[in-house]
Amino acid sequence: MNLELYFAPGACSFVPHVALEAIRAATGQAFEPKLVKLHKGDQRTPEYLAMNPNGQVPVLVAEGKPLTQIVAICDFLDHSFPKAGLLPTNPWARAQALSQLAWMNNTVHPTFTHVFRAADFAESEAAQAEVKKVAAAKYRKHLERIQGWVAGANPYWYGERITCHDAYAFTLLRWGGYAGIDPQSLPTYLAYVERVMAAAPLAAVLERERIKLDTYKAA
Ligand SMILES: N[C@@H](CCC(=O)N[C@@H](CS)C(=O)NCC(=O)O)C(=O)O
Repeated sequence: MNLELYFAPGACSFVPHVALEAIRAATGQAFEPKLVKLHKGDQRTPEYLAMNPNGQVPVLVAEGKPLTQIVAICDFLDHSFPKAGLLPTNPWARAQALSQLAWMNNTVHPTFTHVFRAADFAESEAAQAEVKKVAAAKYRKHLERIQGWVAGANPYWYGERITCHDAYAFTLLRWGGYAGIDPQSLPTYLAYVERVMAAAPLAAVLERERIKLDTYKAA
């Protein structure tokens, strides 16, 4: 299958990026990573908007056809490459896995957007500071819930294989640094993420995107 992934370093596109590396390791299926420079506005060009009218990464182009939204991309990749084991096969376990992915995508991620881009949600500087403060506190609670989920990870979310869940968990902890959340304050989550970062598919993407878990700066 011809696969291209439009991604931006450190963005949520990290999730399908890792999934594609896991698929490459499990099946040999290759993909072409396509860098999108969000700071330069690549995502707002007419060509890009024709692929994704939301002007966002990720976009997976499969056999020339664009697919957007992380949950849909993970589902499509899992159905197309079952050998990689991205999602559980048991119907109930699979639905639970999709429920967790959906929550990370539709709740945790937008909460972070309120921290990172407070100016999109309030006009005055004081109101923006308030939005940021409230969202950062909520974001921490979300990370605590994820910490509870990964407490039993052995070594990864779904055992020995790296999946979309591991990539999302890493991304959300990394973003926590921008929200003033010290990863050391979530020790179980951090220990899990350190294992995940050492796993080959994730390490390959960290290198390609040139990112680390180094976003937290002590005040
Ligand atoms: N729900 C969307 C979220 C996509 C999203 O928020 N992408 C962000 C990066 S994490 C983006 O591309 N933002 C574009 C911009 O900042 O202009 C998905 O699952 O694909």
